[in-house]
Amino acid sequence: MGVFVDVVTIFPSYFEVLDLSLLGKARRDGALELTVHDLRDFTNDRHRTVDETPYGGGPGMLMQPGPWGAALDHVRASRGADDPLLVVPSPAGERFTQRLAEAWAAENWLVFACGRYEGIDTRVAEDAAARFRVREVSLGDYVLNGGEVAALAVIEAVGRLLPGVVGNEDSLTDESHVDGLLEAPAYTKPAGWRGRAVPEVLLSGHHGAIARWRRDASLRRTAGVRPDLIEHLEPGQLDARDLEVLRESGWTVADGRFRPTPGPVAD
Ligand code: JF5
Repeated sequence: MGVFVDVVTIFPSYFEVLDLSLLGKARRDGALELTVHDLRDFTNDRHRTVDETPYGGGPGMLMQPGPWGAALDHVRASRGADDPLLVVPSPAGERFTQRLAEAWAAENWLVFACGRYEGIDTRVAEDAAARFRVREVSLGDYVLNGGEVAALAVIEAVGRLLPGVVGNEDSLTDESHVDGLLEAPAYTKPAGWRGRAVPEVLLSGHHGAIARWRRDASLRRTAGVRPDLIEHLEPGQLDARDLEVLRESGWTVADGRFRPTPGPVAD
């Protein structure tokens, strides 16, 4: 049996894209069982209102707790006594990472609460914590118009890790962020294109040399664009050549951590 995913939103049609491609196949195969709920179905007024002005003043509107409480009660009661994880996308959440995607791919039941406007009345998550494990997550340091696009990203990142969803399981281990580094540049045919040659080593058939070239390129690329990832590497996990490449890229080991080399970079 696969993972259950429930989504609560005022825009159910955002989730129609999950009929497509790999995730669509995962659903047809039963690896991912998705149910989308319209928050407005849990309102009681003629206009199906979900928003109100914030107490204390300030710009914009908030989502009222009433419809959210009813919707989450309904979702919680819709299945047996599993242990659902309630995921609430928010710019104020903890960062969503590949590590969380891997952990959540082992869950039985994920529920997504997609806020709009300036967010959801704070009491909704407090109240839900009695019935769900609640995680507020952010995709990154930018603001979206609602949680739907963030929920789609999380569902895709988790869904592609479910057993049997990605055809070639090996493709899941060699990619960016799986080992804390960015992936090396990649090339396909033709070997020459617009005067640009594919690096010779990749045509050599020497698997050891290719793996080392990719490792070097991965370390250099990560050092160049994501110094925050280098700071999180464990120097003891790296080999002597890794350390040499990082030293050439301006990183020194001090107190068991990578630090930018002080002063001009030595050669
Ligand atoms: C949202 C209130 C949710 O903007 C985001 C977001 C940014 N990174 N990750 C998620 O979510 C939409 C906006 C305002 C609640």
